[in-house]
Amino acid sequence: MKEAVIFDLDGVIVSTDEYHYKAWKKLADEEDIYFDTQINQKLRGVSRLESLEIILKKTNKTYTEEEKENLAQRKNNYYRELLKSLNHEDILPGVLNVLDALKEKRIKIAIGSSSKNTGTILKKIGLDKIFNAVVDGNQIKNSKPDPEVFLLAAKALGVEPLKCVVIEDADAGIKAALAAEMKAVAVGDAQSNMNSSYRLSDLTKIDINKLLEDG
Ligand code: G16
Ligand code: MG
Repeated sequence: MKEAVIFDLDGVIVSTDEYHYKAWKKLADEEDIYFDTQINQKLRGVSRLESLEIILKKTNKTYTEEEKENLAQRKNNYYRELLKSLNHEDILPGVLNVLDALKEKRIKIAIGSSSKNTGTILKKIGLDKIFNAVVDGNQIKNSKPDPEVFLLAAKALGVEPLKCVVIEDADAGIKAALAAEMKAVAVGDAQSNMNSSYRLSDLTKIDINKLLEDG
């Protein structure tokens, strides 16, 4: 049986993925760059600057590194403005029950997110004290699909990667989990990803024994 569960944040614990989309869309519109929900799919789990590079593929305009930093900062300001209204009610369905069930079984729980806003988000939704470890975009050099974030989370928990399960909503995150030699569980937008070993539309339907079984 697995000994730890590592949760992605955006799209698994809370729907901040929608806020990311709105903030990038505002920036893209202001810069006159085409951006839609399909392009947005490619930004899931990917770092802020890498996301910007994907968006800039749709323009012939060239930006200096400094200008790119400013664009990313502007997007983050829009995003943080949207985060102001975030609260406990925004926790996605099923999440609290899963966390309780895992705590009861003494299974360790962690967050593994590419977001540098993880601390703010966890505080706003009231989950800043429940996880045994939180690893986020401030601690890593390479974002998903690189396994770094999940390997650091396993280390912080003191659990070997083979004994960890990752719950993810992004293809980049599923790749990262598999590269870390962890079991990958897909929810939401990642549920069509056949590389994951257990797929669900949301966490209300989760079977804890199936989540924790080896393989
Ligand atoms: C999240 C989102 C990504 C976002 C990244 C960086 O990762 O899925 O879309 O680009 O964080 O966020 P920030 O700009 O807040 O640092 P995850 O791993 O929680 O899904
Ligand atoms: Mg995500």
